[in-house]
Amino acid sequence: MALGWNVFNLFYKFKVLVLVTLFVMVLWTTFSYLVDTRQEIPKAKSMVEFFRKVTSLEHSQKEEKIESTADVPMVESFQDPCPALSPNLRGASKLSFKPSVTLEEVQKENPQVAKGRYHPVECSALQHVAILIPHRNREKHLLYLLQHLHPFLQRQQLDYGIYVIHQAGNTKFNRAKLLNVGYLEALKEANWDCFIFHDVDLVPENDFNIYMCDTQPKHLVVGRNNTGYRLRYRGYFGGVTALTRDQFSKVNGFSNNYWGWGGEDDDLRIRVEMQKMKVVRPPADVARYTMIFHNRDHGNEENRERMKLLRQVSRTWKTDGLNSCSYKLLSVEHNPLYINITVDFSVQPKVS
Ligand code: UD2
Ligand code: MN
Repeated sequence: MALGWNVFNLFYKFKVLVLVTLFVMVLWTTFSYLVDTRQEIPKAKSMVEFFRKVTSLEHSQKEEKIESTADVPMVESFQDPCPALSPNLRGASKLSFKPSVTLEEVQKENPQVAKGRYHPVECSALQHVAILIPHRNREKHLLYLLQHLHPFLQRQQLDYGIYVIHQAGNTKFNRAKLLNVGYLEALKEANWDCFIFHDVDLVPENDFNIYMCDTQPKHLVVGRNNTGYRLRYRGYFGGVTALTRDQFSKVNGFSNNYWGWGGEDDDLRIRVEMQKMKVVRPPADVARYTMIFHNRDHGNEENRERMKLLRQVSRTWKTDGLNSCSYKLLSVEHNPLYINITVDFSVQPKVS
């Protein structure tokens, strides 16, 4: 009997010990989990914040604007910002161009685009981007570009507008001056954060080539099909470039004095470097373009003055650029797929 009582007592004590140990373990696990998550949540939050800051470089500027501008759409203030990288991207794609394509077809394929503009409905875009395309006599190229660019930009969840700046008449073509006009006119109708200066015949092949501006001026064309997808030369800054509103105004825009083919892109690079800014590029496997084949256009013959002009940039940039860009505006039309700005450079506008 006494032995039985002792065994029972021992067993009872053991049970209590096990229970206490278990209780302490549960308490400890709960406590350490709470301590961990309290540290982890701010850590994760700050990482997300950091990423957001990098992509939305003008975050603070935009917030200031929202307070001060009445015409910013109301939806923006209620929506979450879009993710740093859109979930809709597809990567590299093989492009095809159908010669029979019509503007009506492209319109039907892009029902959410109105008056050349689009913004995502699911979130608030990180940047407001104006695409500026200099143009004359390249209707088919424009159609191909619009067909590919609209869905491309929508997949990137951008708030964007496409501007085609059309040079009227037969005077020598002036790509750079057209782009200055595009910048000045586009800012009259919206507060764009970022400008993409875009040749009409270059079609991006990979939607990871993000059409947003960076903390430095960005060159988006590393390679294209007809140059073996290699950078043409070290300082090359032609084709497609992205500059913020402030970066472009800091360099006083493009020069207005490059008539005909060549030089204006190198001039812009010199302006950028003079302001101690650095050209950045996306990785080569992403920054790939197809250039639709073309011959040199009539009215865009090689500019033989370009080397001379390029030697003078440090003396001329302050007085030749956005602040001296005079032009005769013939029309601004809001077509379904793009805003068409027509200018005449053959006559000087009347000074009023
Ligand atoms: C290169 C550059 C381009 C520019 C040009 C020299 C690349 C990929 N592109 O293009 O950015 O620096 O050299 O000026 O390196 N355009 C018309 N109608 C015309 C003439 C030109 O619309 O009659 C426009 C059109 O947007 C065209 C752009 O100007 O894409 C550049 O002209 P280009 O295509 O004839 O010159 P390209 O290919 O040598
Ligand atoms: Mn070209």
